[in-house]
Amino acid sequence: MKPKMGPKWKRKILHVDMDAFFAAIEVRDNPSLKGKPVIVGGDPYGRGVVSTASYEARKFGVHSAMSSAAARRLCPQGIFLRPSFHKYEEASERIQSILRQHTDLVEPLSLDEAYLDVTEHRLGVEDPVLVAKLIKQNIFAVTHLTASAGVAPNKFLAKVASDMNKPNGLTVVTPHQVADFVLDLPVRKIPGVGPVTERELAAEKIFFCRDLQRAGRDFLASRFGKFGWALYERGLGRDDSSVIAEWTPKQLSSEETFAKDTKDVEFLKGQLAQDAQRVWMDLKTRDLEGKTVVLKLKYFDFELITRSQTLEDFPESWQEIHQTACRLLEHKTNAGRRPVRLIGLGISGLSEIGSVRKKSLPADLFR
Ligand code: TTP
Ligand code: MG
Repeated sequence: MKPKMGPKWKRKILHVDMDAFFAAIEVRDNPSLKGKPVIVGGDPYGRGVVSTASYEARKFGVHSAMSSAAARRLCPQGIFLRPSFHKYEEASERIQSILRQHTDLVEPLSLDEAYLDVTEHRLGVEDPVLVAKLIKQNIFAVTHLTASAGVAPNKFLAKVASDMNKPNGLTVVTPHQVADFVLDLPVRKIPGVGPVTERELAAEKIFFCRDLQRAGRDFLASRFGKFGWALYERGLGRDDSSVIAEWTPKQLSSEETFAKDTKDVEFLKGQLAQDAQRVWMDLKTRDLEGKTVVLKLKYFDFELITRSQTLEDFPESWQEIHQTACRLLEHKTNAGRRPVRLIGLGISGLSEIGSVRKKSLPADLFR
């Protein structure tokens, strides 16, 4: 029998992202929280930052990375919980092993998110949408948690798609749909386009991918350099980067730019705690370790400095990383005296824990 003619998939890429990951695990483990606004993060009466919130809490405007105090003001009835990372790591490991049952080509991005290339499915399943359904079912059966998945011919579109129907979503962009799909896609959805680039693009009247197409490659390259090329490609819905099962980045880091410059050192330390937790989890997810703590600061006048300290031993907790970064902040910067607009923390000099196989970084398209 002739196979049914479907759209031609050169590559079948999935992006899988767990829904309200930390909060969903807390609700799973304490069913009396079901349906309630659950907010996982730091102390709402101190300098804490929100890690994540259940979808019920998000209705009040609560979201990741806002201060827990602000979350409390928005949602006073919210149930505030401190994170228990060991539980999140355990769930993450189970999820990663489910993903690997479908293909070796799994690229984890964080504890709760990964790309898969299922062009060659391990058990020969041809339909990538069926693979995504199976993965969602497997994850739910094993962890009692829901995931959202995106299915597309490349990583960029798969990631955009997985975010479109959260929670418990499954969104497909077939090769035939790509051209239409991207037209109305906001440029903000393109990896590497943060608030600053978004503003720069808006100044050129570029808001959607259709506008990037109209602007053309030459204009974008003249305005944004190498990144302009990538922008043009994404504007057409193209991304030929591969799913890379394992690679060792040079540094893992986390940072944020503030809406208002700040001289408040305690606030900055609170941000660093959040960064240290994120970087720590990222290290765990990728089985990496590193001894060099890097603090990055941008002052109000855009002067950018980095300060680093190499520890004697590999840190054993995020708190150790946090303390080192706080010492650097207090002794090696002008924080508190000069307003700060961005703070970040990284671990560099990374190596794999107990692994001999190493791959180098893929050529980085983004600046
Ligand atoms: P996300 O996948 O960004 O968020 P989420 O899973 O909570 O919600 P959803 O995907 O449904 O929108 O992040 C995964 C986990 O990483 C999140 O549960 C908590 C942690 N995290 C932080 O600690 N701080 C942050 O700023 C972000 C964005 C996530
Ligand atoms: Mg998630």
